[in-house]
Amino acid sequence: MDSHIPSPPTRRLSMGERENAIDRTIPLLPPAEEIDEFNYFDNNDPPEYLESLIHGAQEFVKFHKNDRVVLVTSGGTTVPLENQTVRFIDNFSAGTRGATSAEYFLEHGYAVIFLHRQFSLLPYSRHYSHSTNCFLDFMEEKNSKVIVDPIYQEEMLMVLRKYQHAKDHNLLLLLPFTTINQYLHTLRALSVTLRPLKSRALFYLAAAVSDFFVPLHRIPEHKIQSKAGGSKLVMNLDPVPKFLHRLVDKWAPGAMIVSFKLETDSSILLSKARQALERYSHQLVVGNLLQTRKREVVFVEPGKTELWIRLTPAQEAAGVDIESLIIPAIVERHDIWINKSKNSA
Ligand code: 9Z3
Repeated sequence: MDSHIPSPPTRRLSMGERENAIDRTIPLLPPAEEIDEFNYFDNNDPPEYLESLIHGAQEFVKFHKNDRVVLVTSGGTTVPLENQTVRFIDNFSAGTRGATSAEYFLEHGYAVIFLHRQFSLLPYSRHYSHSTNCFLDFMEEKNSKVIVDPIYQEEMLMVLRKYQHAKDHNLLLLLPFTTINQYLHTLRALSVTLRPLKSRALFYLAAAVSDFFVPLHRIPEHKIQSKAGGSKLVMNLDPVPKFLHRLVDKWAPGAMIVSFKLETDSSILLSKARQALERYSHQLVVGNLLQTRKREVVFVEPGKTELWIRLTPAQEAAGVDIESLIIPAIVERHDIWINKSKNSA
């Protein structure tokens, strides 16, 4: 047997090339105008289920007509490459930020519409799903009955009570999306649904939204085939229009809007967050870095210096959620927003 196996020719991307792989000098995409909105929504069909989903949301808003309602968006949006989708582009987000934040909003008396990537983390069940333990590891058998393992009893009872409270009082509406197109159609329709609540509506946009997509007219119907000769697959993605300005100005005037800005390069986080705030003229951008998002975020607000919110090492070691610090700070700002709106009415 020939023990000499030639190593395959490899060529690693050098750091220099990696730095230049994406041209970061390209200016930000301008905010979407009315024409961009019509172009997008007329040419990319709404999901078939949208009407019934919005009907549910309307009922929820009617039920909470005198309450504060927060729309929490959570998880990553996919970009399908085929209409009958075998392959799609996705991102890292598991929906931890959104699911955890929803729990703290509920604790602060909000009703929550949780617009989330299907099968991503959900409020309350997140404690037992997607973890390194299988949910069965939380159980044991006693006298031929399944019971919760005593070591988890106390914590699970607390989670269960909060979950039951949210259910019993109709405080949590779970609405799923998968693709970027489903997300955008649903977000727009929900914004209109929330309008009657005026300043009592809060948007907390934590979903990791794709920046690029394949428009409907360019998506092939069937699975993309590989061709003989190892030909490359070259993808041609359009930028996703930046609808945040439309949301602030037209879809949900009067509501308080909090967006998230995600970066991986700490040297540009603050300027990008500030740019987003200036471009979209909303109330708060929460900046975070992929690497440190679970222990620090920065609030960027109009006319104020930035405010870092950080877990102390002791809090981190004790497993405190950073959302337990973020949400009260946002609720404080929402109080002010509501009072201001009352005074100017
Ligand atoms: C965030 O920045 C969220 O905090 C994370 C949460 C996605 C980082 P995990 O799900 O992560 O807890 O693992 N969300 C916003 C990301 C985003 O797409 N922002 C857009 C942007 O950065 C603006 S809307 O351009």
